[in-house]
Amino acid sequence: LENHQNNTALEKELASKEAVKYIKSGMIVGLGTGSSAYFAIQQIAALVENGMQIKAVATSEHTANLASELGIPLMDFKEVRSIDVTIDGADEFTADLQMIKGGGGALFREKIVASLTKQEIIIADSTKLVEQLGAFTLPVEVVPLALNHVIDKIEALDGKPVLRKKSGAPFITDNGNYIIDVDFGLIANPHALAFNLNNIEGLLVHGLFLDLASIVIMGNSNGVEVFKR
Ligand code: A5P
Repeated sequence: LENHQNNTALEKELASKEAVKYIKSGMIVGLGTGSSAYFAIQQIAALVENGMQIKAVATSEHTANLASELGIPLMDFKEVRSIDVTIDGADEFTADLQMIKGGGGALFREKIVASLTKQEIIIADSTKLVEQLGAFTLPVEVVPLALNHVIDKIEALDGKPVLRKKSGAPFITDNGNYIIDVDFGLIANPHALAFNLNNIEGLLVHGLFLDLASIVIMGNSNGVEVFKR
């Protein structure tokens, strides 16, 4: 197990080194959340340290704290209208660039950032590549008042929802909401499922990130493999 973890960390680092090559001086850069994005943020901090002029947008409070500790200049999220390049991770992706995200609970800001981004670069280790999405349970952010309503609607779509917990209490997102992790089994038609989920009142956002990635850079034992649209 330890060896496996070392390998995936190495793959994430390789992918992040490749990804930061897309960042140029003057750009607005989206910073992802999670252990893969962590490597990219370290690389970006080094570029800033060496004089590169960028402004960054953080996809979570955690990432915002990390970026400011490392001296990366941050924009106020509310002011952001367009982002040149974002580097973020994924929980699962397919070769045609569809993804599940939200394992870290940051999916709401990640999805806004991805939607505003011209070039969304996903970095991943080789365990994230799947034939079909859905082995990883789908994270869904829910406004707490609507929890039972949303659970009923999700069960009507044949999903098995579990409220995410952290040390015994419900996990609370940066936006003050709950996460439910939903087992839909393998997802035959992600666009249809996304459409149905988008129609549930009280469901703020789900972790299907469809047609949002421009490129996935995956680390593997030989180096990196790039998946493009
Ligand atoms: C955060 O909410 C997620 O979308 C992450 O991008 C995802 O969980 C990947 O995290 P790791 O890079 O830690 O695997």
